[in-house]
Amino acid sequence: MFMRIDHVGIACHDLEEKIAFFERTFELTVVAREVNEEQGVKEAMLHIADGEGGGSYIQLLEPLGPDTPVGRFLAKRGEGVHHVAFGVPDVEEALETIGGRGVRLLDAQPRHGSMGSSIAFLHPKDVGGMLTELVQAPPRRPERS
Ligand code: MC0
Repeated sequence: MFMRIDHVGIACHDLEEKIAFFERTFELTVVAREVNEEQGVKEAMLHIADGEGGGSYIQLLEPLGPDTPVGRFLAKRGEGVHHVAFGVPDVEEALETIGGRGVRLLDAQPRHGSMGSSIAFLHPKDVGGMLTELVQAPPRRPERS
């Protein structure tokens, strides 16, 4: 069902400082930045590779405030890996299948994610302690000839 790892989300206190670290250390490039009010984050996507089903990225996440998922995570655990996101061809279908296998869905319906994607989260307690995100990439734009 999973095509690939779409991204690994990393919680940080200072987005700009962490972007500079990843650029300097791993020679990664920022390909998108966004403020997602619904999720309570300011985030940046750093490109790693392209695959058949889409790209893979490091996602850096700074909370918009303490009372947000990433704000609470930082207060409790400090900086580090916040979630792993699997790329799926159809997020609604994946939710139905995985929910039917007894995993609690944090989102019954897909929400807006980075770079035009549709996303939904699974409860970390049901996935071995790993907050898991499902990501459906937006349809590809037609190539210009
Ligand atoms: C909390 N827990 C985690 C965790 N966050 N475990 C692994 N990884 C995480 N990131 C654990 C806690 O330690 C706790 O376990 C239990 O889950 C309940 O957490 P809580 O302390 O009550 O904290 P809450 O209230 O923040 O709830 C956690 C929950 C929430 C995962 C349900 O953060 C959530 O709904 N997250 C989904 C949305 C999200 O994370 N959005 C930000 C990224 P104990 O044992 O102490 O009870 S948005 C994003 O990434 C978008 C922009 C995108 O990719 O495009």
